[in-house]
Amino acid sequence: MKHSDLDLHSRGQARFVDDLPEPEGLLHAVVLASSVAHGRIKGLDTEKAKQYRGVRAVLSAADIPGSNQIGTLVADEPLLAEDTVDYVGQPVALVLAGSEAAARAALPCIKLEIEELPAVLDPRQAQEQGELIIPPRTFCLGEVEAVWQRCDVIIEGRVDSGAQEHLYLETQGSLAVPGERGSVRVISSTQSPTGVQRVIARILGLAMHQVEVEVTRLGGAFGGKEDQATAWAALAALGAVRCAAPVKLVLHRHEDMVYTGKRHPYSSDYRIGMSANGQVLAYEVEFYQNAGAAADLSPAILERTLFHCTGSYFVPNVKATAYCCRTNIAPNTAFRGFGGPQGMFVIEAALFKAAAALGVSPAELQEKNLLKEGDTFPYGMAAVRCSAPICWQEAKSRYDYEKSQARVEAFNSTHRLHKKGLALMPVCFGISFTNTVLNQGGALVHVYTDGSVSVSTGAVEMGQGVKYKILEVAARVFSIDRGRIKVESTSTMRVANTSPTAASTGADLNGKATEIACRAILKRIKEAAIKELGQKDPAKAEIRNEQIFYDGEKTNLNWDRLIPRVYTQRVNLSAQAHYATPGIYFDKAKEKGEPFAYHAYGTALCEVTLDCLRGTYEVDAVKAVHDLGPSLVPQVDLGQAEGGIVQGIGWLTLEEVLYSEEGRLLTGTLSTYKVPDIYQTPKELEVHFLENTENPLGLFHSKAIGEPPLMYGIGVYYALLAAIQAFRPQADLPVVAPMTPERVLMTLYRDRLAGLRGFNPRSRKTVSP
Ligand code: LUZ
Ligand code: MOS
Repeated sequence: MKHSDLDLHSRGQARFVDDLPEPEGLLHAVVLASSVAHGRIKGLDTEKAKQYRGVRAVLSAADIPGSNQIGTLVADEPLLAEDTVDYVGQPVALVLAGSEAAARAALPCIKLEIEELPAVLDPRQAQEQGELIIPPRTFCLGEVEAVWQRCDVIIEGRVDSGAQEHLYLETQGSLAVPGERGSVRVISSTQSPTGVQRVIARILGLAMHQVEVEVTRLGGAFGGKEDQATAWAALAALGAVRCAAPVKLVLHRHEDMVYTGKRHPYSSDYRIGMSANGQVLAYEVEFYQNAGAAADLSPAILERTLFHCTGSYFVPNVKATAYCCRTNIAPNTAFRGFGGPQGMFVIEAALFKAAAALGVSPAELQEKNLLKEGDTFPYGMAAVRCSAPICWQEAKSRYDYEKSQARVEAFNSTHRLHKKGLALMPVCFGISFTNTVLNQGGALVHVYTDGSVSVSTGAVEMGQGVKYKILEVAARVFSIDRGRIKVESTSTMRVANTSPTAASTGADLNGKATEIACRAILKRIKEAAIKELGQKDPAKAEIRNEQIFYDGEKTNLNWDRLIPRVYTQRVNLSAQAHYATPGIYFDKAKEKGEPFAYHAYGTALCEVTLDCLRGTYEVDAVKAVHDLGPSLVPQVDLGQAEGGIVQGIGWLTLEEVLYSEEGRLLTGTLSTYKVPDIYQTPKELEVHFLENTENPLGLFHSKAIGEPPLMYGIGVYYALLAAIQAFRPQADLPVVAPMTPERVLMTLYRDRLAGLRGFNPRSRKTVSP
């Protein structure tokens, strides 16, 4: 791709936090974290560590000049533990030394005395004990209670989905440099520069204008740096201000995996009521979200689960309740999909089971209940420009669903120890932050006198390619060569009060702001141009590929010649702009509203082959038809779609987060935690962007792409379940994810294994909350 940073990445010249040149007098910070999941702090003695050679300071909660509070939605999370520790990995103290080695070596010299308290790891147990972070929330549509007796078939079940480690390539990190009068400048690997700025100001007792946060790029984030980059930036800033020296804090991989939260595991109960002909009449569901030890973004994630509890289907009677359960593991956090995938996973389970009960294929039920134009979501919004049916039909025909089904059936009837499974997976994902306030973006654009253009926005580049979309917007509005445009780092001094780059909205919100700013400058340029041309009507001036036209006629002006003259006319060549998504709102008292600008739709066909002797499997194909509107930068969108699909597959198949009964993470390394690699990537991975679609609220009619494709991975899970079902047609299969090869094997031979005396699948007792 042209104009990209690929050359920098491939040469190793792209700078991440840990690559920045080290300022004079740099101190390295290392965190002392709790090794106990729940306990009372009885003593913290840092004296000996302070004496350690090379150590400059050891800081604890008492050294925080402002308020020791980093909670975003709920004020329930200290930066450094005070009276209690609530999870393994919770920061308790910070060691600052001239070298990282010295800081690490001093860690064992800190005496931390903890009186252990009982730890709760299971969300259902937490709920029973009243450990809820916010009161339960319920979304209702129609009258569930009144409908059950009209149902011909009612199915109930339980569904469990696991956590997921973000595994961004660049671990959490920050570099803080103290400035004059107690101010501080912070480079942070964060999706939320303003969030970091706000918390640092609070922690240090500063005004926000004394804190600058800058981000050049992140080595991946996936939601893991939406809220959880903050602590490390705040600790670095605290160290910098206390020691009056620059401080760098970059987590090692293992630290990062232990200290930071993950995708929320959910345990859910559902009840689905069907008519004999396959119509879903009623759906009731309870979600137990394992939030971990502090709120973090859990309440918002819980909300998005409720918004997506009916997936891509119309269900006339719904009651969905969600519990945000406090447990003693690291606070779980945003992860691509933000609770949506967990909600959609459950309704797919309900349909899978209902299909078995009705003796039809899941696809038949999915199709029968698929959303269509005008259908109402449980939160009261209607589906408009609903492309769910088109994507579904297009996927079926483009990828020969009927033929594939026949082929899979033929294969399964002729193979005893290999089975294939097929599933269609429709996705419907609401685009906008569910918290309406966050749906705003900003941009600051300068045109310099040589005609080059600088664009700053609130968007953070994390490898998702938002900067190429922003660049594309500026290039299209000005109609100039892309090489003239530079998309700058993200700084709270250039664009203020930014929302995190999240919820798939980075390009929409900040791209729209960029468009507005560029149009404002363009208008002034045109007004200046007609003066140069001795003409009257700026509406007749036009720039096409850097050439100025008037009334359709080519003039002697081009961008290069015009811009210096605009300057000479003393015209402002800079603009700041703001965009707020129009028309959206949500009433939390009623749990109704129009929270989303629009929905993204699509359908994937997924196929797997299972080795029923070994429990191993291959993903043969994931082929999706996705409604993206007209793509702004197709390579970027394709990359997001493919990456999202593989990440979704990883969540539900290979990636298993396990804790010991004492709440210690057992999967904190890459030898114990398996992320998908090239072998788990579908052998056929195809994404077709639906043509001839429009999206008035999108950026140049395009649609957001970051999160929706992840949920195609759910289809791979149900394809696996279908393959297992082909091997054990009579079994009532548990719906538990991830479906690791180990779990596949256990599921295939469950009855036989249950009969084996003393059979223990693991040598060590583990908990997957
Ligand atoms: N962050 C957030 C998100 O604060 N609100 C959201 O609705 C959201 N959705 C997806 C990802 N991050
Ligand atoms: Mo996110 S899950 O940071 O969009």
